[in-house]
Amino acid sequence: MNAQLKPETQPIRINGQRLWDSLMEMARIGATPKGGVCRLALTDLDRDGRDLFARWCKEAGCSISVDKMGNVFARRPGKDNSLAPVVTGSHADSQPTGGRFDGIYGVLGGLEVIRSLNDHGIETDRPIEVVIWTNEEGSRFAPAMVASGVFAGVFTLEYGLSRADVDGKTMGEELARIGYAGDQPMGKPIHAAFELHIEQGPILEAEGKTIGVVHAAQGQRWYEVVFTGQESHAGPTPMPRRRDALLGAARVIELVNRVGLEHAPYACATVGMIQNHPNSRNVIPGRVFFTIDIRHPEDAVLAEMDRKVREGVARIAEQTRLEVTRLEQIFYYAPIAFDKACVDSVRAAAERLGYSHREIVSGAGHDACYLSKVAPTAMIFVPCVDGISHNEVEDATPEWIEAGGNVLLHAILGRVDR
Ligand code: HGY
Ligand code: MN
Ligand code: MN
Repeated sequence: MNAQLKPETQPIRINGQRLWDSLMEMARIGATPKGGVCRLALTDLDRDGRDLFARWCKEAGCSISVDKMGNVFARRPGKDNSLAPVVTGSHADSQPTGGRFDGIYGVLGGLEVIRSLNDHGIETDRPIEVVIWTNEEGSRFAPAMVASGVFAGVFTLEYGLSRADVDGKTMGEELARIGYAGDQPMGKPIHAAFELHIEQGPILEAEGKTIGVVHAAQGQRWYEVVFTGQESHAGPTPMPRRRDALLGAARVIELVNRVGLEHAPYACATVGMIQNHPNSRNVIPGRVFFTIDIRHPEDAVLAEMDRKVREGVARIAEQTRLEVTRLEQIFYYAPIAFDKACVDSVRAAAERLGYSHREIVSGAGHDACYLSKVAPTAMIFVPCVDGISHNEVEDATPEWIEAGGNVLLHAILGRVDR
């Protein structure tokens, strides 16, 4: 301990080992062979993770409530429970080949804040709530961040509950099936919100910085596309007569990548999902479904990328004599600027705790992006190994995990007074 500082001026800290152990225990739910997790939204495994979180929160003295989109709120009472709470949390659902930290780190980091306040016997004026936001990933049910979007009034409840997976199961049906179709109305006052997350990119690790002070998040647009050509025999059908839907999709995949590269260094452009029909080796594909994901920190550039994608899809369809049966933008939000006072709280906490830090823009979407529409919000990043995420090898050091938890604790403490 720093000798010249009296003990009480040393900032309190979380129990890093307890947070790490909780993350590793949670990672056993949906554990995959390569060391990641697969806890797709509203599956039995998602339910099991929610149940474990709720049990731990009750053991820490919290009450649990669930809203109509299945968002789980663990509430630590304050001295005055009529005051709007300070909120933290993230998501518990994962990608199919997800990692042990994406989302759940922000959920269990919030729980560790509660546990640490209990350890230190600290009572706060305001209540504190730790939230699991349903279906942040947008993998099983598109789009992403649906439930925080309904909470923030961006989507209607009817829209949210009607999102369906590839088997036609809706979020409403699956929430009821796993027992998380809550009765709480959507939306409520929040005094301030913080989300703790791994960066999911390479910047912090490359620069040797422990904390990312997230002041903004890039905007994104998601599309669903269906090309229709004509199934026919791969042998007797002469090349000039073909209407090959997969050829068209292949050219759009190249186009999307080019649009991303043309708007370097910040643009991102991805085709991540494709369904080829009938997907038989000796049948010329007659129909292909695929997705497009484009992102940029400036809305005008994102709009320019949108225009180029749409023009390119039309041009390629004409060249390959395909019908554009569907080109639908299913998700869009403009770049987000987080709340200056909350961002300052994060920076001040990192400085007080002596962590190296830098300002950073989030490349990924997060529930905090929608929360920022209804409450002063900011995010805290820590590095991840090689910047890899949405991959079973996703990893972080216990030191980074502890540092992020400490910054979250002090950012929250800076906002819990009346
Ligand atoms: O797509 C995203 O940015 C987030 O992982 N849902
Ligand atoms: Mn995430
Ligand atoms: Mn993710």
